[in-house]
Amino acid sequence: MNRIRQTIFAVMFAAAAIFSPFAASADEELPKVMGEVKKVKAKSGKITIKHEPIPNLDMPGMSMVFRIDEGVDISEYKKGDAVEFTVVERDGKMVILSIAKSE
Ligand SMILES: [Cu+2]
Repeated sequence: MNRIRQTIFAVMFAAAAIFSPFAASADEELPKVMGEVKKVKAKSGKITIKHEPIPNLDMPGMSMVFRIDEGVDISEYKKGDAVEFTVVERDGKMVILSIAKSE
């Protein structure tokens, strides 16, 4: 009886995780990461940022190149800008989903 109950809960939990509408809108749950722009290559969609630790990627602070998601405009950014952004890993690349100047 106990095992059946455990199985039912496991199945329900898995189903809830798969069908949860929140699974698709993870952007809002992503932590905002602070950083400083080091280099911008708007045409090729790359931006180098010296960033603070990124909790959702388990990454310590460092300077590195990021890709930007479709629709994200980085043409107005330049070296020295303080920024706040959200990022995910997609196919082994770090992709910025949202970015804004801070301060
Ligand atoms: Cu990094």
